[in-house]
Amino acid sequence: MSAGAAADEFASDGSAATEFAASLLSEFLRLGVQHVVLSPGSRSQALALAAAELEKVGRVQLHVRIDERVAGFVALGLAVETGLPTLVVTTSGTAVANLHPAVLEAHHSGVPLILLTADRPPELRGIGSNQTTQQFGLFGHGIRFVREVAAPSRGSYDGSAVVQLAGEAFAAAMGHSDASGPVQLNLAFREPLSGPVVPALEVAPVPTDRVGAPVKLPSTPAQSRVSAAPRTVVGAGHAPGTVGERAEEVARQLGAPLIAEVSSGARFGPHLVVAYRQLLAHPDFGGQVQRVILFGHPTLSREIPALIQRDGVETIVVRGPAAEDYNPGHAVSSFIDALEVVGGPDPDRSWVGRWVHAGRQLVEAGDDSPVIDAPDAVDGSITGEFQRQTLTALRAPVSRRSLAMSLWRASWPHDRLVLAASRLIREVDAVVPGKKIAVHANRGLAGIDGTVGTAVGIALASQVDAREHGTTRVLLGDLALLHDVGALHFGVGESRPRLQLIVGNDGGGTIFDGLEVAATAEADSFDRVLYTPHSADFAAIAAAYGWRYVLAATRSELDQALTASDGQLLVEVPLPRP
Ligand SMILES: Cc1ncc(C[n+]2csc(CCOP(=O)(O)OP(=O)(O)O)c2C)c(N)n1
Ligand SMILES: [Mg+2]
Repeated sequence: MSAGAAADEFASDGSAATEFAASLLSEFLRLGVQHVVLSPGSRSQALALAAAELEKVGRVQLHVRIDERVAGFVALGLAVETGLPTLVVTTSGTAVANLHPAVLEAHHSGVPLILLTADRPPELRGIGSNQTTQQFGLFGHGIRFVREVAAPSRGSYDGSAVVQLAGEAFAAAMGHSDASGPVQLNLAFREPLSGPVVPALEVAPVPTDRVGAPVKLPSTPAQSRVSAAPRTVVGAGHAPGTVGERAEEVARQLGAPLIAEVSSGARFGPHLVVAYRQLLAHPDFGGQVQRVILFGHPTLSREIPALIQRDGVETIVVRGPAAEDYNPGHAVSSFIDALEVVGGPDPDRSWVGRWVHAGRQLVEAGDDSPVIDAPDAVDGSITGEFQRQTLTALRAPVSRRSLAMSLWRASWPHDRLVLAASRLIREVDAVVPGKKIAVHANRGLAGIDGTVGTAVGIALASQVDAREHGTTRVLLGDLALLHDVGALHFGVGESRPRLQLIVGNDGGGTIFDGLEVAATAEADSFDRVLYTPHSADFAAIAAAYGWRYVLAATRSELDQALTASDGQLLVEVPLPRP
């Protein structure tokens, strides 16, 4: 359907604003957009009402959030999961500024978002009008593309201009000519801000060949040829889409150990090295490396950047969609857009074998779960001992390590796992073995904001199909949950995905206890300004937002809670501070 046709259907007696809003949204849907997130406001009413009509006729999934900061992160999660731009609609003023945290995360991790920010027309700007500020340029360099769009007026409708505008914004968000990321259309609207939308609105359905066939990048990047060389490791930092799978494949093709962070999408396969931090720091392993081939954006260790900066190490970075190329100490030797492995793997198979074996041994040595030996006889004494060990294990309090392992064991390919920034993601990264499951973390800027909102978006997009039975589980600290508590809110009629928030409650930000300053600062000052203690009642918070609540203090209580497969569940796990 052309934008002109859409306009005819929408606006037989509507205002110019409604005509324009309807055709712009329709054009984005035609290009492949599947989800719109909006927050209420007067100036954006034409866009909001058009979105509501499009939802009614089954053209789009609409999600409404009161808080634009939450809306931005929900949109980010939807885009992470679908790989397609999410539309975000806001009114003017601080509403737009509230998108900034999600925009920056999207910018730094290359996630496509299209912001439709309503504004007053030029004659009402700069004169102290209510709810009016400088919205053009608000996001500075954190945005790929921004357009100031004139207010629609009667008789000025230009269908081809709408098609062009939407096409440019969509292409910029998808990264057709540059990296993918957030874009903004700042849309002026003059009174009347909307007209009546035709009640019996009929929008042409999307041709079936377009359903589920998102617009792909038009060009494949140039491939650089790389062959096996001694003492090579493949590194995989945080990355979207299928980058991680490619990293895993390249490690096998080169016969190289695979150092894969937990949200890299590469945490699987025969070459995966667990406990990689200890090995990278060891002279017999990290000390021997001569070449690093790196995918994605590593953020969870000091050892990877240290390795890249060591003398005698050559590093090849395979570029991703992030705004900045990863280049610690400016020590990267070369940047390539894609890689083709030529020739066979490293003939010295002992190189990869040693890494994989040593990593497994390290993880087993550090396992704090009580050993349960299966009984090898029906002799009463052995059975009794087995039962005693089993009970001891199940009644043991949850440790950070057992929390990480329980969560990992409970997750399967149809599930999604979202990890907040801070201590627990590092714990998961340190101990979990290979398993091909979808893990997301906002590592573009590693903020503790927006974790719940992002997870809600991922859950909504991954559970669109009723046949999908997966659950989205979120592992987060207590401060990360308190930071984004507003994202627990679902308005009446909003889709409520299967979601479990597992909050490791250690009374504040214990990640700071690991800093050197923790040993030198005055304890009370340190606690006041870094640890930031609280006594929030998570059971009451859950009740306030209509979530089910479980306190899981032991491993059996936790394992049981993780098997719940319906609704919204908040699992509080008490953790010790040290
Ligand atoms: C938006 C934002 N503000 C501040 C920080 C700095 N910061 C990093 S971790 C952290 C504390 C997190 O505490 P919690 O979520 O309880 O996790 P814990 O380390 O205790 O497991 C803070 C404030 C950040 N990353 N992002
Ligand atoms: Mg904490």
